[in-house]
Amino acid sequence: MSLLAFDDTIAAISTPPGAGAIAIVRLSGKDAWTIAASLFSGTKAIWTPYQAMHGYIKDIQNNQLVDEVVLIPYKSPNTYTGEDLIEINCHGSAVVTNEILNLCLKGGARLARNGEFTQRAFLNGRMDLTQAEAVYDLIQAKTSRQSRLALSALNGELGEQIKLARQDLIELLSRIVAGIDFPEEVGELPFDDLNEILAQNCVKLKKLASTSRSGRFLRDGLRLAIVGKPNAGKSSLLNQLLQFDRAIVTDIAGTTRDSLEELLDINGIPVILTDTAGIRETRDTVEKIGIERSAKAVEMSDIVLLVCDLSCAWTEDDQLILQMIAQKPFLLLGNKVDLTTADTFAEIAKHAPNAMTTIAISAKTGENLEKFTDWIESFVMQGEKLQESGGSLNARQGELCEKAVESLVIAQETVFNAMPQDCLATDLKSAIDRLSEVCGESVSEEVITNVFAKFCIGK
Ligand SMILES: Nc1nc2c(ncn2[C@@H]2O[C@H](COP(=O)(O)OP(=O)(O)O)[C@@H](O)[C@H]2O)c(=O)[nH]1
Ligand SMILES: [Mg+2]
Repeated sequence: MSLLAFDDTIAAISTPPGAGAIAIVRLSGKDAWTIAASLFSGTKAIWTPYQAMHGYIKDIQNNQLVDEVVLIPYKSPNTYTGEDLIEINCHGSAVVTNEILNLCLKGGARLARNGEFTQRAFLNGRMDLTQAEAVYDLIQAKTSRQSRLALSALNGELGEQIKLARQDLIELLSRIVAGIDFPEEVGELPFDDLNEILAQNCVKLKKLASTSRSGRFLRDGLRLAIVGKPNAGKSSLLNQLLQFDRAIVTDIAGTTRDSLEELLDINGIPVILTDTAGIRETRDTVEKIGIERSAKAVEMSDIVLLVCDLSCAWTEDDQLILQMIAQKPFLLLGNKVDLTTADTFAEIAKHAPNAMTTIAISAKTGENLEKFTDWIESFVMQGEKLQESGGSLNARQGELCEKAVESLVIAQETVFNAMPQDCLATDLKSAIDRLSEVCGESVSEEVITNVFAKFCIGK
């Protein structure tokens, strides 16, 4: 995948639609400079790469001035795409940007497809596939945590880890193949050496694969469903976390009748929080439907927040809810701690020994909510693992990494059972192939198309 020459030049508006102070129209490809020169009139006769120039975009055919702009010419290969590239900084009006784009198209450029600038950057070897995917993550980031992780992946830290493991395995494979081809001269690697290299890489790749769990939460949001019996303080908890009165709170049991979903930023982690109708035995038709929706919210969630009321005892309703969420990981939040003592909670918590953690909170005063948000943060971030790994793998990368681990586990068995070296070579080859797909050293066109289809036009 390196230095493919594209014979066409692409153009697109790279800034979002709508009015803005400035907007950018970009051109990339071998005719980018010529096309730009045919539209632009500035004071400089000769363009210096990377030097911004003030001037005007003109529609020569109609002898019309289109906009006053700043144009920056970039020279291949040191550009975003690796090709000759032009950025026209114009005024941020949809009319102006469209006119400039149309002039570029009339001048011989083709409208870029989604993500085509980044796709060219990848195909021209300016970045690997994990970096290209990080560009997408960075654009999509909604919290600071997401953007920082995407940036470390964009810097190539994440890809570097994969590449190191791949390189290790390639060296091992070459050594094994040499041993097969020249048994007399090279011979087989000692059992201990083989085992050590395989085990080391297995551990490393497993750790990397496990970051895709965090990756999913950071990209798509962690889904939390707040459940509990009526009046436990679920809606108060939602409001307290949102810092505004989103849900109606009263002391009348059954106030919340429908599930309510809100997006929240918890220490830089996107969280989708659902407040639900209190769960209890009821004959009320509307309340019943609400409770069905609560069950649905539980099903959809990654973690359930089971809120119990510390101002009263553990009841049959609490027990019923515990059964309902049996299949889900959950936190036990003892609410209304302002009305009681910690001992009460210890007694109540005995009923839910499977809780991932138990925290006594007050949804009213906000007491101990920081303990809860800190727990969420460390759960998603898996300690500092993500920082060490230089980002988190996305689902595609995580799956490949897991498959590579599977192949390495088989390779370890092959070694352990003293099977022929040919088998070991096959196992290693399959692990290497999976890793090559992660960074894109060897990857099908279909995968590339899928990766870039998600991008917006102009990136
Ligand atoms: N003292 C105290 N009262 C609370 C707390 N959380 C909720 N409440 C009260 O409990 C009642 C029910 O709260 P609500 O949030 O509507 O409960 P939900 O039915 O579980 O949604 C309201 O009167 C709240 O003011 C708390 O932490 N401390
Ligand atoms: Mg409620």
